[in-house]
Amino acid sequence: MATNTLSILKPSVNNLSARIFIRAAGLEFEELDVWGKKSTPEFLAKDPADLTPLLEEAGLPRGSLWESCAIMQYLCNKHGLDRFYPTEPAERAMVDSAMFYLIGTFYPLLARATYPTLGFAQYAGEAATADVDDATKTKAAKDAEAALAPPLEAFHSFFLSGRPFVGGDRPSIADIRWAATLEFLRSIDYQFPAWAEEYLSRMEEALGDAYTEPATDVREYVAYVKSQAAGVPA
Ligand SMILES: N[C@@H](CCC(=O)N[C@@H](CS)C(=O)NCC(=O)O)C(=O)O
Repeated sequence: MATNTLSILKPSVNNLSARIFIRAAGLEFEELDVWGKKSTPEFLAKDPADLTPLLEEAGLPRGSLWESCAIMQYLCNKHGLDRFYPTEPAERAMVDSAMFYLIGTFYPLLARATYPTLGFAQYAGEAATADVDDATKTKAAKDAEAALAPPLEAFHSFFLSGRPFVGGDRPSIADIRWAATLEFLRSIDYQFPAWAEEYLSRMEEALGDAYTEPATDVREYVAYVKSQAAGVPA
């Protein structure tokens, strides 16, 4: 087994975050594509949440860790990767805040807006899983899409204010988490503000193949979903 083993699902942006990071950081790793292979007793013993990405690494108390941001934080701490996760407390606080804001506020809205199109399951209690008609479900997804603009602008005006990345001159793990997430908005042809398109280009340019190679898996899935919706043979 490699030093770092990531169990992943290729069409996922939660997974994409960890996949970009581990390449950009130059760490030794292997990836296990667990599509159709999760939810087994063996997998659940390592990952009772049954969620990916999952890191297996010998130094961890239980040998395994889920949650994309926690995985990136742990590997930065372990390998002294200050360029992705600054140790200066105020700079680190900005990176942490941007990641918590994404996970706690932006991602749930993005999931409600895009998962119906992407064909992904949603949580119990959502309109998408409730016993309501399709028009109500469509309206809920549209409402969530409309609600994305304020947090997106908050990210822009606060975390990127006057700097190319949350991390300053270089992408931090918060930048990786935000950029990877925004990839899913292509599925609903979301009208990005100009700054967001520029930010995504800047991220890909800064990280090169470390970004493009795993992002291609997500992009191919999004293109497939869109071709199905358009009735075009895949
Ligand atoms: N907040 C978590 C979200 C993890 C998550 O929801 N992972 C999804 C893939 S996008 C998953 O593994 N779902 C279980 C499944 O699809 O069976 C993270 O950032 O890692």
